[in-house]
Amino acid sequence: MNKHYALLILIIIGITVVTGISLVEAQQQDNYVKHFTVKAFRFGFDPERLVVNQGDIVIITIEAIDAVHGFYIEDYEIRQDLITPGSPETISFVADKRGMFRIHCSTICGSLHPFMTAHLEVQPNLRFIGSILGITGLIVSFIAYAWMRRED
Ligand SMILES: [Cu+2]
Repeated sequence: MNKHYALLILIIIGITVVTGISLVEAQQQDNYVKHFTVKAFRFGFDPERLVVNQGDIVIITIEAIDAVHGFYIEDYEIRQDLITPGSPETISFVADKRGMFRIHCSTICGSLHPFMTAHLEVQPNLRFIGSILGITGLIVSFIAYAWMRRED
């Protein structure tokens, strides 16, 4: 058996396993369920950027601080109108679409209402990519090993 091939295979396995595990670990600190509390005020949201991973269950509690506001996530078509101060509203959904989505107030609340915006950022699912990498590495290594055995 060619020692160089054996070494190459070991390196492929090593890199793939380490990459797969670290990607999964990087994300396991996060839960599948992401809960945010967002304050709506004239004229903005706090926080104004919500970051989740694709596949997460997203729960958002919206509190209107100073007036009646609304909450609308474009493309996801998630909408909660008429949120009054003192009565927070909670919405939930699965973040199944990846990308940046504009959020805006859906209840006219004053002169700068059109500028009352925020963003939902849905990042790729690293857990999924990590497992695919790991499985691909194992298959490639197995094929390479079988091929080396045949050459002996
Ligand atoms: Cu508003």
